[in-house]
Amino acid sequence: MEPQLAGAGKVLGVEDAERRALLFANPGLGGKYHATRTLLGAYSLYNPGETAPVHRHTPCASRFAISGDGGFTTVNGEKCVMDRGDLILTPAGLWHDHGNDGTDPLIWMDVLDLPYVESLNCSYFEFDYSEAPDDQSNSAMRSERTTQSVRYPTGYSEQVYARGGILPMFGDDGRSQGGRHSPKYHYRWETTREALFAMKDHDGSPYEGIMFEYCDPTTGRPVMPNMSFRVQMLRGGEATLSCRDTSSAIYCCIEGAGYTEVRDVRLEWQENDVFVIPNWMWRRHVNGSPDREVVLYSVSDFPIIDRAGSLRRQVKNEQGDIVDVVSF
Ligand code: 1HN
Repeated sequence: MEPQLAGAGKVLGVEDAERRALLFANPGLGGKYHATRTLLGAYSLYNPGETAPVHRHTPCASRFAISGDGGFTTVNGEKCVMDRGDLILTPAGLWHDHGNDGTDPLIWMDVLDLPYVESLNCSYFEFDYSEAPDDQSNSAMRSERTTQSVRYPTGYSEQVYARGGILPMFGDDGRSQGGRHSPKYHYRWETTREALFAMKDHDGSPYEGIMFEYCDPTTGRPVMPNMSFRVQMLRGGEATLSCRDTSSAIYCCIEGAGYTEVRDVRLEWQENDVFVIPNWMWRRHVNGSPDREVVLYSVSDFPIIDRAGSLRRQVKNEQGDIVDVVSF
């Protein structure tokens, strides 16, 4: 998709398009630009100096930085500057604008719960952002803006929430909208990768290798109501046992190369490739290299399926017997 993205970057200015995203259209979904029934996925390209105007909407959105330095999303007044592998959340109803302060074009992967929200017929988009003057003395003086002023210090999400087990006692300034999503908007790759590799010699899960879920640090729950964000490592030569569950997921390979067998189809992947695992299909992941780790990032609709009381998960144990499991 990289040449397609570069082409899109030449013919269309992001200011003219609101966003410039190449959407993953699953051919099994009747022509819809959806990756699964609940999830929309895309690669976005930002040229140096470009900005995408501020807007907000009911779908929850996320960015995972694939390439480039200097990309940023300003979420609810926090400017999150991305390095490769960083996860940035733009939860439902929070204003967000994007840009590229760097010198090279950059690419990130977007995943939104938009198909699910559209199926509920409650999708709205709002574009008329305005700000009051600094001193707030006269709210009638609000002015229309295409980008947000930054209201938090650089690195706020990381500084306040990145240490497991201790929480700030000074409130979240409404950052989580009453607990609906994580007040931490920026999850840095450095921290996540360190957590993965620290567990390298642990047994892990026979079905997932070493896997972590990004969580709301104040509740331990998934960071957004409709999506679960995960990252997993397969050690050199590691091949998982088969499992399946009733959720669907979009995956992106972040490091290494290998393949995933989905039912009887083998999906080969290497760095930056994206693939989908549909609901209730047997899958197993194989690291194609004997001595290099694989890192996979994935976003699933697990919380929706769980809340609906429709979650079922099965695994095949080492003897090949099918076993129902309730939790991971
Ligand atoms: C959207 O709002 C963004 O905010 C990116 O950056 C991609 C794809 C479809 C619909 C809305 C963004 C999108 C999108």
